[in-house]
Amino acid sequence: MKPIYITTPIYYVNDVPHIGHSYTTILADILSRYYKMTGHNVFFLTGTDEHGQKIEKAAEAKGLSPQELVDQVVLRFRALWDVLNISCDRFIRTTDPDHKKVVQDVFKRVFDKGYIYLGEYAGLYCRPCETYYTETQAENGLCPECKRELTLLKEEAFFFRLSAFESNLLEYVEKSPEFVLPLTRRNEVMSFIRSGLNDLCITRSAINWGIEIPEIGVVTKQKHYIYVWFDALLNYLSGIKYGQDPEFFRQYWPATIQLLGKDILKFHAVIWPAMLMALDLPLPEHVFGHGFIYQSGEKMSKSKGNVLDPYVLIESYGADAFRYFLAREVVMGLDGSYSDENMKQRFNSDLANDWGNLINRTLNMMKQYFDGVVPQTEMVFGFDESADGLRSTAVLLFDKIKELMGEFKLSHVLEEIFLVIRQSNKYIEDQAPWVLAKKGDIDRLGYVMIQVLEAIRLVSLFLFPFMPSTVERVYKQLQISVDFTHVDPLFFDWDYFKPSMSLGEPEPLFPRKI
Ligand code: ME8
Repeated sequence: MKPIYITTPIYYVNDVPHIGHSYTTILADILSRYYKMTGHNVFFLTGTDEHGQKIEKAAEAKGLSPQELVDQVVLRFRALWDVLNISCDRFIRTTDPDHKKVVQDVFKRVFDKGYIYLGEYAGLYCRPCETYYTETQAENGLCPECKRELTLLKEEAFFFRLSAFESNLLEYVEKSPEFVLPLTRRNEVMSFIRSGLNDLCITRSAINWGIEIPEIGVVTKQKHYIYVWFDALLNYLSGIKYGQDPEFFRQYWPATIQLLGKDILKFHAVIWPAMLMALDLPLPEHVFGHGFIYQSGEKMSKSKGNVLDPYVLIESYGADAFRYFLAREVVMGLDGSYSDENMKQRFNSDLANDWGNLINRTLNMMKQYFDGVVPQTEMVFGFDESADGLRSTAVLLFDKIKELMGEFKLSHVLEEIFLVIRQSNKYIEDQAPWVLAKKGDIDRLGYVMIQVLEAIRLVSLFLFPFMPSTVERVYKQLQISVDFTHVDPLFFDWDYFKPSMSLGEPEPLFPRKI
């Protein structure tokens, strides 16, 4: 089985993490946990993008050095990922020494191959703010920050020969329908490439907080620092030891799926593949540009004051419910919306009423009727049609999940799992164990309870990537110990519970929200 490599963007540290950053990182974590659980060798990378002028300025305003500032903000990301149970294999920072070395080595290699050249950058410059702005950013020729007059300035800078890759890129995207996902965004990317690609300025001399260009044997008038995007994109290579440990790198590259928001798709579906082509490296299997999360249908922004703080939601609903909501409510690839109403509705109906209640009532009945010990039963498969139905759907669920996960349809995976959860609850209603107990039909009662326990075990296993800590609690209640990072294939079958296995104490998992 080919190893799996999953990445998220590396987030800017000029802001604290919000629900959007959480969304991408949670999706990546779900995929990573799923692939690990099903026996794959997985490397999951996330991290932070720490260079650039914005950081330099923010640090200055706070009276800190840029390094001090990024060291502070990065802790906010790490802390949130801990709370959200993000199980990345490396958290990369662009200030990590090994990353810096890779960026400089790549710069030199691409320069030596003729794809980087020294040219002249012309742009609208604000002297007091020491920043270039594009025509669209500059309103009436004024600085969008300080509103002072901008000057047209020219300076020497290094360029990446993006134009050289235009036809190869277009050809690649055309012949690889799975490269840019979802399909709707693939068309956007193709028409962007068709409209013509300009070479890209990849150094700045007005900043100091960045990676300096390496020794390449060119005399320059000023010091040059590598521009953030050229630096940042290379994290996907340095994160798996490119140029440092070839064997390790070869295991994981090309990446299986690179997840990001639609805002930065062009960087990942045009510039990034061109950089890889310049390095003679294969392109990632999938670059997935997911949609944006809105707050009750509105774009979140600081000025509107409607930016959702993940901590507030986690405080109210718990990290797992938050993970569940994002994966279930937002179809991967489309935009989605957060509202308290929907969150509460999902929590109460799916988590509390359906899944939580299924486990709680089953364990309570097991305690009441069998002292929490799996009974011996004479009934076997084939005796009871409705039990067989439950068993067949639950077992077939894995095949469906494999297919849907392969298409990155996480919300559909959850839908399928919850169908089986509802079917299990219905099975309980139909069989009415309380009537069987009253009638003294202990053999049948035992059989019914075991079927439900098997269904709970399986649906909960499939929910592990989505809600890892709750599933660990469920398994504790079932007294099953399993290594979720590598589950034995036999465990995905039915017939796990054997007579005299004992179960743990039932404990409510999702107390209803009012
Ligand atoms: O762009 N909904 O960093 P960034 C969904 N450093 N996802 C959202 C979102 C929202 N409302 N808001 C943000 C950068 N995101 C660069 C990346 S990669 C080499 C360099 C997520 O901090 C989404 O994944 O602005 C988006 O692409 C990313 O955060 C942007 O993060």
